Amino acid sequence: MSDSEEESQERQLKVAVVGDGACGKTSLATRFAQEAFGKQYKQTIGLDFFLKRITLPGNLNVTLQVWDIGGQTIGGKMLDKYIYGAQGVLLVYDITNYQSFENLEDWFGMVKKVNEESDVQPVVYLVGNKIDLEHMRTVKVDKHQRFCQENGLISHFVSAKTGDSVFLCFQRVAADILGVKLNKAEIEQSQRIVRAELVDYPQDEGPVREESNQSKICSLQ
Ligand code: G3D
Ligand code: MG
Repeated sequence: MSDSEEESQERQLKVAVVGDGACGKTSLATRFAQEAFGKQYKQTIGLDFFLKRITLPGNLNVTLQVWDIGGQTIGGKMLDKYIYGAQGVLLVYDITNYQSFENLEDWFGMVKKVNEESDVQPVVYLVGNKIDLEHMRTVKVDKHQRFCQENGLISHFVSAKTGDSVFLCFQRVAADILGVKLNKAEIEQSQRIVRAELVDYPQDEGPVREESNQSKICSLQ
């Protein structure tokens, strides 16, 4: 094995995306993977994980393995294999679906169980998805924050549909795993990537990009 191969293996981070069916796990993973790889993103046959290389502050290149649990439910036979060894876990729910939030208790229980014997615990994020549907929100932000506080989770909101904060979410996870601090400029930069991408949509023109999430989604429908 060459040095560079060894190096890239050292810096592969496993991130497992878990949560109820239809909360947007696959959308989130593919949205993230496609943004950097364009058409060349890899979906490994047989195993649902994506690879994506990102650069963290200090020119630190890391490859994220993003594992999408697919259709597996809590108690599913393969589930522990998806979660096992993950340095980062995204507990995803749909902000318009209260049940998907309530069920995170069980999903988080599963994550803890898999890591029971492990010395190193994963960085766990609570990810509220579908913020483009803010007007249909049924899970109050307070509830979200309380769940984070009670369980030592890090809070994040995204829209896999518009791409809002998706790159930032994975970037934060990777930075947390490696103990790298993101500064304000880097955070703003990754938000800019998302906005720039929206320009590709023919309906999305001019000042619309400067408006709220809700306006953005209207222009995409
Ligand atoms: P899953 O992998 O967790 O089962 P999916 O979820 O990624 O398959 O998404 C389930 C449905 O939610 C899909 O709708 C998808 O388009 C939608 N979805 C995912 N993320 C978002 C989001 O951020 N905003 C909105 N508005 N919808 C989202 P369909 O209709 O294709 O089943
Ligand atoms: Mg899926």
